[in-house]
Amino acid sequence: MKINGKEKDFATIIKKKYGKGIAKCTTKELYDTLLETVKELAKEKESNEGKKKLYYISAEFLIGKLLSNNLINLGIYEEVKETLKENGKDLADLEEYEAEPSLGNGGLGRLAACFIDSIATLGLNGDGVGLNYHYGLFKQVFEKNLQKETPNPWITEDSWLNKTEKTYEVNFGGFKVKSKLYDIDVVGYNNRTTKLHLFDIDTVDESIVGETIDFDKEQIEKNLTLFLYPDDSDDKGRLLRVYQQYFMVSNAAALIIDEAVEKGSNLHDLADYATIQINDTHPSMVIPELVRQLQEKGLLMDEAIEIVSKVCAYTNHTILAEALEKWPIAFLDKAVPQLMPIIRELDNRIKGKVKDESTYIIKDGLVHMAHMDIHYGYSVNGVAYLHTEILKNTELNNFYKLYPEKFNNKTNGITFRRWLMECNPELSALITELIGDGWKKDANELEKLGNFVNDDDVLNKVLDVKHQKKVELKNYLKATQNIDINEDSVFDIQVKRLHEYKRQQMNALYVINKYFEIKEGKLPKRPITVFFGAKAAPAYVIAKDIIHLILCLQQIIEKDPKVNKYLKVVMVENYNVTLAEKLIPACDISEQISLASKEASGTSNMKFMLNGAITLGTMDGANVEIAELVGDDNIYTFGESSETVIKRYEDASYVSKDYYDEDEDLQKAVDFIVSKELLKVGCKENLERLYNELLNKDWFMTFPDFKDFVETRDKVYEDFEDRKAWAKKMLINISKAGFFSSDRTIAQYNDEIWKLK
Ligand code: GPQ
Repeated sequence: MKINGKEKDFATIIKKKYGKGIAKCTTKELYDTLLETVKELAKEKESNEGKKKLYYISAEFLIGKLLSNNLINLGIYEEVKETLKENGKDLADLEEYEAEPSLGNGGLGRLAACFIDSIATLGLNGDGVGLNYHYGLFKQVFEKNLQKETPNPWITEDSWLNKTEKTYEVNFGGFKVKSKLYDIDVVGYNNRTTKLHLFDIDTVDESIVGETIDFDKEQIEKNLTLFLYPDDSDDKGRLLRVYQQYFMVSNAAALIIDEAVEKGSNLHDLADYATIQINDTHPSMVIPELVRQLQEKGLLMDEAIEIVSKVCAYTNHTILAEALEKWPIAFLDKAVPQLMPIIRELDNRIKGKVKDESTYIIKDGLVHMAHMDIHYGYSVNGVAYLHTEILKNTELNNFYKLYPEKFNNKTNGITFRRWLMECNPELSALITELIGDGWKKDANELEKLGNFVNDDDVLNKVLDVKHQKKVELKNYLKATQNIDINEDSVFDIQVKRLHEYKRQQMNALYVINKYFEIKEGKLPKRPITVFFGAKAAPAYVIAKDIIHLILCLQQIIEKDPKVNKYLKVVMVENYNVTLAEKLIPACDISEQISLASKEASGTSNMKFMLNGAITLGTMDGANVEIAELVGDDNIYTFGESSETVIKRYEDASYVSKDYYDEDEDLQKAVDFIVSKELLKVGCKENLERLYNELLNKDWFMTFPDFKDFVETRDKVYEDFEDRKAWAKKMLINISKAGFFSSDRTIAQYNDEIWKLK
């Protein structure tokens, strides 16, 4: 590798630093040195310094561990791995040593991370802007079959953060804080870099957090950037979110103005220098804040609003009403009183010209953040074809009628560097052996794999790679979580945030049904391992009950000698990016079973497909596009359509009990939740609550889809036994995954929204 233009090898660097060889170094010494080296190498790479710049503002950037990813993007992964190996060291140990920053929750945060990788790779002039949470989300531990949340510190002395000199004063109602900016260099797969800007304050006090994630929510100077999304079940937690969001956007606005002025902007022309992508509603306050700061710089309200409307674009990631943020005026008055007059002005202008009251920004004492985004942003996009159609025709139809030209779709994508090259070097090597390595720069080239679907030799190699990844996962879970798995079983995996609409509970009902079948002597042809990985929001009671149910099932089945040879449930602890990188390559069946219309896109569905798993899913989110690409023979779909579901909600006609009464298998499975067997290992309160929720409400309609789910899933297991036909399905899925590269998504954002050079 070259540093400062000089050829240097890792061994020489180590020798100079520690006076000894690689073989004699500790993991920490090796890791620290590689971290420094990569940081230096990143600094040497150019970034795009074009006139107009994109600011991707997001409350989450779920970047995952960075060492291996950076080595790959710098093109020195193999070199470093080999050097370590020659000295009896394993890069995997360094990977394990690195702490994972949990600056995100799930799909939305991981998407932001994939996007900055692609922005760097495409050489676009764009940065990420977010917050430097000291403990990120939380670390999940299981105790007595329940989720417990503990802090997850990740910032070590030598981290990827680079301290900068940038600082801004941020005013809150009654007090102010001074921000401090940390940057992470994001290395593209193309000799380009970009930056992730993470704002923080010096006064944050980690010592106010104990063993659990409870802390004094009122001491804003001490707690502002401690956690991502602190518990929002009470007003104090919700108010803290407002403080966090304002802190993020106030800094972002100041940074944007600073950088534009530095490049010669007179601010009247700010739109030529900056464009902002508002990632869901968490950064929406950037609209009034930018207006405010422009006014401070001498611009008049009219012009400031006009400029901001040319700068801001909004991405919607959900149709779940409860996730579309609405802040009480009283909160904003307390935390950020300087913004309320501007928000009122923005709202009054709409009230002056728009008749449809449902689109107003302020209603019933609440500020509707998405409404502000749509009225004052120049673009509104959904994240998958179906999602955008639902926004246009149903959820945001009133807005679509006002501004049809603003609405557009940008189907999500994932970076193939992390989600194939890094997590599955074996499959990457096989692909390169077959079609060359052009696919690494142009994912569409994966289509060429289609030429091999009738090549037995290739199909066997595809199966071999899968088997190897299953063995690796087995070994990893044994070493890290002491879980035993049979690598010859079928690996059926559902990993994602825990939410009722994603329907982990329906998956659990399937497991119960299978448990009964096995007990009754109806044995599966091959053992089944059902993996779950999910964190539940600390205040989301039913979600935690579902985790409890799954953990109880895991225990009961494990202990049942009649069943455990054929069925195993594995709920991995603390599911995160690192675990995703191990689970996804090993997966046979990808569970994407959200209630149709509810999953905006999903992105794990894409990662699984790329790694040769077959999707079992509803026609929801990006599953619809996967189905279209791979064709009916290469995906298993089931369940009611989004139209049926939307209608059911509209006429409020769904009664879960009706389905329960009709279907004996369903009855048995649901009743098992409160059976003697379960109550022996679980908590009555949790299990009864979940049982009642399903029986009396089942808001996400698991019962109507249950039968179809069971039948389709059983068919999947049956088809799995024809190994050759299955391998063909795998290869077709991989070959069609090119569309889901985030390079494609980002190129579309740029062509149709940002228009950067
Ligand atoms: N998503 Cl609103 C999140 O992960 N967190 C959120 O707060 C919201 C959405 C997800 C969404 O559920 C998935 O369907 C998407 O694939 C993902 O955002 C990225 O768009």
